[in-house]
Amino acid sequence: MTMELSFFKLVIWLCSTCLLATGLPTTDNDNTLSKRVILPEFTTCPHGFVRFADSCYKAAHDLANWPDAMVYCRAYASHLAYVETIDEQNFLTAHLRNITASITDPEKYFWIGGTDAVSEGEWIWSTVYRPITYTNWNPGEPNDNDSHSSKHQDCMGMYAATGKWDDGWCETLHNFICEMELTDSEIVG
Ligand SMILES: [Ca+2]
Ligand SMILES: [Ca+2]
Repeated sequence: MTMELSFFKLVIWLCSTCLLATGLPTTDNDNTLSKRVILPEFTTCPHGFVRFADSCYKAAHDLANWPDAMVYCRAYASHLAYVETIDEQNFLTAHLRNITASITDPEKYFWIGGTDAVSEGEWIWSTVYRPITYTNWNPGEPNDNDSHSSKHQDCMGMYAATGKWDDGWCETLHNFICEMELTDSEIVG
């Protein structure tokens, strides 16, 4: 039941964030256009986040499944991290090594924002539906391992020890990394 609920929440999340990402207006029951969601803008990293380039990152020590981790990041005006360059990867790898002593997940594994839940084998950065170009998969991954209750592996995680990526079972509990992009004014300034 828990896994079914988690999958349901994942689908709901992907559907809702698709609308937000595309900027499409939504329609109320009375057919009037509702106001678009205005996300808060940050010019400096909030408490608990560390900065690299034009983003802030929070390595959360809570244990959550992938959909719940997405919701958690959303509550902090962020999203599960999109790792789009080798420089960004190197920063996160070094950061996770720095905080090794405080990692609560026995597997030392952090959810990040990639998923192939929508179309098997087609990995995207969730919420923005951006195709993944730079990759840092662990050797042999993604393997879509279905040995666990016949569930496939559709959610992306990162090993803290190496920074390498794996596709994991979305419903399992791990730590996770949230990312927040700073506003343009701060980046230019
Ligand atoms: Ca998969
Ligand atoms: Ca895997």
